[in-house]
Amino acid sequence: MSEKPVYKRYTVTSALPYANGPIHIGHLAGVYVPADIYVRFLRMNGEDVIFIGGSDEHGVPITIKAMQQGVSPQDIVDQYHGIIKKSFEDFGISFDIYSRTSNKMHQETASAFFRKMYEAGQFIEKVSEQYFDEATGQFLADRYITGTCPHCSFEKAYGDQCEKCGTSLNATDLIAPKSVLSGNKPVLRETRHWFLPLDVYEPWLREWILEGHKDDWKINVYGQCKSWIDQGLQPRAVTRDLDWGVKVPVEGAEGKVLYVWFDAPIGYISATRELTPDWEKYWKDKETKLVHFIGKDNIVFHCIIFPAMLKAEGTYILPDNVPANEFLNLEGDKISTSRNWAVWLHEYLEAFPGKQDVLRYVLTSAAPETKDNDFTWKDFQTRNNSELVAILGNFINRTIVLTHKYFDGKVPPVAEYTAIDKTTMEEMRQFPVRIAQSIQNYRFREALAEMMNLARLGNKYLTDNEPWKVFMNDPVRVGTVLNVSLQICAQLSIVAEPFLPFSAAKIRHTLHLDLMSWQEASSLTWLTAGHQLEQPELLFQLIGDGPIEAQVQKLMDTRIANEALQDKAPVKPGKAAIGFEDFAKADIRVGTILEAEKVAKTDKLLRLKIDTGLDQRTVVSGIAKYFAPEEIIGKRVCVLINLEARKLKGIESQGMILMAENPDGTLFFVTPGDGAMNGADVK
Ligand code: B3M
Ligand code: ZN
Repeated sequence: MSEKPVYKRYTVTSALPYANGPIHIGHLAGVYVPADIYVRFLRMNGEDVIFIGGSDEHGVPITIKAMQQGVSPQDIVDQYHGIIKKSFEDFGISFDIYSRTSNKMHQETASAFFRKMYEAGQFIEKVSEQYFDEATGQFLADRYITGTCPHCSFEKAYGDQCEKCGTSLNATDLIAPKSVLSGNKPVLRETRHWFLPLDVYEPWLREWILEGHKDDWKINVYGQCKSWIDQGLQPRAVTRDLDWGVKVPVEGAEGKVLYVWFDAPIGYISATRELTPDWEKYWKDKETKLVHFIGKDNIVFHCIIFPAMLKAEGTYILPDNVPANEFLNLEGDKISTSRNWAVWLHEYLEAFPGKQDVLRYVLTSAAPETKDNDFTWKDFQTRNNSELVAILGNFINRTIVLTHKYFDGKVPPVAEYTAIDKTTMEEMRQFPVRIAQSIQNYRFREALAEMMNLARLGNKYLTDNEPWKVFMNDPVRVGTVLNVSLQICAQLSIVAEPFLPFSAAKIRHTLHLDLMSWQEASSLTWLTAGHQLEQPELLFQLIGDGPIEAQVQKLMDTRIANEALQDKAPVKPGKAAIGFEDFAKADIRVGTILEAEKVAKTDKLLRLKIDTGLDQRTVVSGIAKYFAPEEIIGKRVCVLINLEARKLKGIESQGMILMAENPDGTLFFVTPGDGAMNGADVK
């Protein structure tokens, strides 16, 4: 495997985000901006490339969200697929297709993939014990179960993965497991599932990754794979007892779907089929280079499980590389959707309209390529003001303005190149080559820094040659200086394109140039003498302290709200489902409290006389700590009247008042609306 294949075309995929929430800067920095830079670069090189994206619409995070909001999983994914797709468009992520895994093409593709493996006897079928929630009568797959991670002791690890240490888990590995549905301790029950025997692929994976990709995969990726393989691979269930997902296409599998991590990566293939009838060459031809852009928590799925599936299926190519990034933190803290500790893309655009490139720039400069990295608003401001504005924007602007001032906006001719011109042009020639090398090696930060160095070179060249001083005595020399400077601008409009597509297009517009190929970036005479330029467009603007402080304040407010929330007791988990008949047995009526007094020898109980519309009866209620008798006389309440009478402190209580209880124990009456008569039926 040491010999590197020569590739004819590229299939570039980016992780399919779960359609259960919007996209934040962590997604963009870790996956989508680097993938987009890579793809734009390849396209400029005239390569045959497809860039695949889409929403991951199965899996428990989605059904949990649907349950929390009381809507269907399809409602959830429809809503977020739209939001996510729009964010990607807004930020210039140039997918050839952005698809979704709830569509028909995907159901068919994933189903056929499973069947082919099934028929070839590639799965182990076994009855095993899985956690089951007795209160809700449901098997608990993946995120329906939480518990303590056996590796790092994180207390909120999920049944399929610990988000703290990144380890992929089986639910039965968890210490102190708990059902997300009822909060109860689950029990083990037998169920039949299909397993991918990863242990069988271990020798092959060892050779393919640990020997074959020792030198070209990133250290973080290689390291994770190595530790996985060295720990020994186990068979993994690829089906689940759930009703949302791709149905398991074999007999006797009712009520079972494919595990989301089985179907989601096949989504890359489904999307390609949707994109072009000629899809097979992008997935089955050895001369295609397959590259997966992902975050570090997805490494095992893309480097071990999906390749084992592809290998088992037998007709597909394998990834050439999986340039996974580490995580981006925000102002020193881990980005978290549940704590709302994030910068959401749609909110960013509201605060900074038109500044997509600024964020792309900052996120690439701070990309977590080799280790976790931190995004801060201060850094965002500094990079905008002292790099984009002061270096790139300033250079382009000065050059165009001077050309308009001295030469009516026409490219002046070269009289004679001096030594400084020649060394500058020699340096220029090397930039596209260096930037290309960095991009090809997935070192996008380095590539971006080189792009900015080209603008620095331009600024230095202008400053050293001082055309504004020379013009009086030697306008011909100024012509040469501006010609060279304009060629740098043109070169920038090419090499900035993968990183800053919106700004590069503006520069080209000002220069009246079409987008050129990357190869052309090394030739230095795109702009011929006499070529007419447009007036300069504003590329970047200074960002003052106000908007930055507003963003920081917003995060501080979130932090305070989170702390307040933490101090509060959690809301009680839900109870088991009941049938309507059960509910209908309760006879609840509207009533009015006529009398109230403390029960002797207790500080908890009040004796109430209540008009229920049917009668006046006595109810003993444990609300004395929260309500003084005199303040509740005349209060309208809801009363459960067919509760068996029972004696409390010697008094017979003939019903129960409905109360709402906060997690901290504080009590509130459930009060009927105005107009509800005593005796009205509550149902
Ligand atoms: N939906 C997981 C994630 O967002 C996932 C990626 C699927 S890629 C095939 O972390
Ligand atoms: Zn862990």
